[in-house]
Amino acid sequence: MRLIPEKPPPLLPFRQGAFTSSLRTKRAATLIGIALAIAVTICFLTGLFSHFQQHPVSWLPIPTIPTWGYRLTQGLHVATGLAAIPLLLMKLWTVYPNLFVWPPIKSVLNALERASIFILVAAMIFQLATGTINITQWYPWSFPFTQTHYAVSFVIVGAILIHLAVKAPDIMAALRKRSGASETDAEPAAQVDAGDDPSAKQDDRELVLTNQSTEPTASTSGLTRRGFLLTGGLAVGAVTLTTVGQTLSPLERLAVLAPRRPSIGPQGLPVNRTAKAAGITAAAIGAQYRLSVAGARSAQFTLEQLQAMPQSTFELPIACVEGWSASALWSGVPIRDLLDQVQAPPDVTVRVVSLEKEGNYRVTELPSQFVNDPKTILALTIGGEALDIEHGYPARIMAPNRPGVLQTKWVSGLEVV
Ligand code: HEM
Ligand SMILES: Nc1nc2c(c(=O)[nH]1)N[C@H]1C(S)=C(S)[C@@H](COP(=O)(O)O)O[C@H]1N2
Ligand SMILES: [Mo]
Repeated sequence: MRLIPEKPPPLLPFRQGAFTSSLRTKRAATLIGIALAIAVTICFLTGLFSHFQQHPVSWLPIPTIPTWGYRLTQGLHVATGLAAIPLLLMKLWTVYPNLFVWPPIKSVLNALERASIFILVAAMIFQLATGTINITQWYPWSFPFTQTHYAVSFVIVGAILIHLAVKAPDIMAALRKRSGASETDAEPAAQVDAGDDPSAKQDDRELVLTNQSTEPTASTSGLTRRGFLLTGGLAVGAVTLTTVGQTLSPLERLAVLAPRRPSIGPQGLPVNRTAKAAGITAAAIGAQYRLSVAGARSAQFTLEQLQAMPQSTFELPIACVEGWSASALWSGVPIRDLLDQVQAPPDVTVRVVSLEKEGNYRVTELPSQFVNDPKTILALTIGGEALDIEHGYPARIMAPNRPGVLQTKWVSGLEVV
């Protein structure tokens, strides 16, 4: 019994020669794929770093140096993620005629391979779309973003590994061929030492498709092969230049597509969660404010008492998980000094509690290496001025090499865990 008709349906995309662009070569698919794989690898590794910051494990302690570490890794995460968008679009354009090959399924193995590509494409589109929507601070979904994004990243990495294994021969052949970009095809492809690999003797511009036009047309889109890759490179450059200024301050003025400008906000710093959104009342941060510190014993401090303690000053960045970052000069009391006041033992983890009524970042934890670092402070000032209420007045955590979400604002309690 024949499940799949022998002849393709008489619809245009299935017809022989339906796709005429000679820009869709295996070599282009390979080169774009390599760029995409590099971007995704950087995303995955920097994403894992962010994950282990927020879900620490004892066998992988995050160092407290360099102070700008998270700024770099998360800036790279979002920059490479955004650069992956034009790369993915180019890759899909190059290979999408394969959707219409006939017969659609040749064997069980072929069906599995096509299914894995379907999963890869769906997961990539989902990841890049939700990631981009998330950094614009629009959260139009009910699933937990971070957990979903984390799980999907493993689906993507797994599907890419399968894809690379299946396509390894094609990739090797496409790479071995001389840069097939020669517009005229004047030089014989076999200039390369073909060795004992017969595939290397084929046309270096082998097309991606079986039902693609095999006419040796010049590019029908008016673009040369080199021009096609160059256009993609320009698109990646444009996306990067118009967004990376959200974390690379010299390029801030170019950051027209970035959701945040790092110097716009009270005291020249952006704000993520506002005091109003966090339900911070004037009373709670007024004369009745106390910081409670609980170790071997407990103590309460008024703001005046905190201000009277020895202050340390450091240049530290706020590096938001959503990709923007900005540096400022913070002063305050080292956390370890506060713990000494309540005879806390050395090497403890500290729970930080905010005046905020509810919210995912009301309570955070400082692992011991951060507690011990003298640069981890209960900050009372920015650039010499008392903190703006939006930046956590009267006191907030500032620690080196930490995600912004863990730089807790409106701190009311420190508890040894
Ligand atoms: C446009 C592309 C992307 C954007 C804008 C983006 C954005 C983000 C953001 C905002 C976070 C922090 C989430 C949070 O802690 O609240 C994050 C974390 C993460 N991202 Fe992405 N991402 C993108 C693409 C990717 C890709 C392609 C991968 C991997 C294949 C990836 C893997 C991860 C991982 C593993 C985390 C850590 C999740 C966790 O903390 O559990 N991301 N990403
Ligand atoms: N209590 C509390 N602190 C918080 C948050 C929060 O939601 N609640 N948001 C964090 C996030 S996500 C970031 S990026 C930084 C931003 O600090 P800023 O608003 O002073 O720039 O504050 C952090 N501190
Ligand atoms: Mo953030």
